[in-house]
Amino acid sequence: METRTFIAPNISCHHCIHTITRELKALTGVREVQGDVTTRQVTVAFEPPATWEQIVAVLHEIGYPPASS
Ligand SMILES: [Cu+2]
Repeated sequence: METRTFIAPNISCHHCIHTITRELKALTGVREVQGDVTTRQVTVAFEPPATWEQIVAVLHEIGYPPASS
């Protein structure tokens, strides 16, 4: 299991967190997604076949690219 924490600057409300959580959990291997509206920080726990690259691709697709990748 791998855990990554990142900032998604486009997060503005709870709906954003819901969208991110729903879309990332749709990926096989993503176990946990936790987001905070105030800090715009998201933590995702995942294992194969999910990859960080795949998660980043989804974040870009749905409009919440991580700040540092
Ligand atoms: Cu929102």
